[in-house]
Amino acid sequence: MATVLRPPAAAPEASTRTSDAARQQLHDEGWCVIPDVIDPQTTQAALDRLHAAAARSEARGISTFMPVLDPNASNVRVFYLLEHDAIFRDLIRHPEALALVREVLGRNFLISNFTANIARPGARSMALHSDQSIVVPEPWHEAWSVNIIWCLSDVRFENGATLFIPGSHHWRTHGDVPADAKDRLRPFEAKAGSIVAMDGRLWHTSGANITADEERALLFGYYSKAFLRPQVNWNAALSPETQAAIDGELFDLLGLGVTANTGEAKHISQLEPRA
Ligand SMILES: O=C(O)CCC(=O)C(=O)O
Repeated sequence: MATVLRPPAAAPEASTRTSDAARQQLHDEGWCVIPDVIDPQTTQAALDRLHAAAARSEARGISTFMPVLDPNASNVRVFYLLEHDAIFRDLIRHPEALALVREVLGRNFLISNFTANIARPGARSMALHSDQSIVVPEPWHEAWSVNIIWCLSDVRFENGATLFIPGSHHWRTHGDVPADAKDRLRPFEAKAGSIVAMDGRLWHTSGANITADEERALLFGYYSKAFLRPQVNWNAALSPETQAAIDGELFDLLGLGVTANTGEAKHISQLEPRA
């Protein structure tokens, strides 16, 4: 097998929008909203490309209805966003997003997947879950994953905002999930163009869209510690054309290199010898 040599990954850029209060809330409550990360034109462009991607998925025979996840077809799931359009390859490595990812996971992480869930009128909630608990056995002492949710429409309770339980990222085992967990759910509210960071251990579900005609479009960028296999390894299935179009940083973040799971080794020279 030929070895593909790539340029070194770019240096991480600092966040400019995340306030100390938002960072603190992410640690204390497991979530935070960062407004105005992308402008209205970019938000609209991403929404248009998302609709195009949904139509293309259906045309290719990849159903956008996932009965295993959603009660009815009013939820439109689009997988494999990185394959669909360069705009999604830009969003997944947006400096504001990656700064929040580093806040939760530290410097050594991979992109697990990038998907969308459009909740149309009539959409109903899926099962309550934490994303980390789906992959990692309990106890969950640390965050090993984080979601960066891109709001492509204004999001509020009525149009199906994600419902979550603040502080539930402190629950260590299934036994810690209280019987009244669903009564503790609350929606986040955010304007189109915002991102929401959600600790991988936070218990949440999709909201019901009870509006007559409003769509709620969210993108879910999911990142995990580099030693975790992705939930679904979409990255392995990126077409040769898409793989050829990405640069060193994204290649590394997608875990496509031979050293994907040994991220810490990159920093080995910084380790002090022990006395
Ligand atoms: O669409 C949402 O609000 C949540 C989706 C979700 O939690 C999931 O797909 O795992």
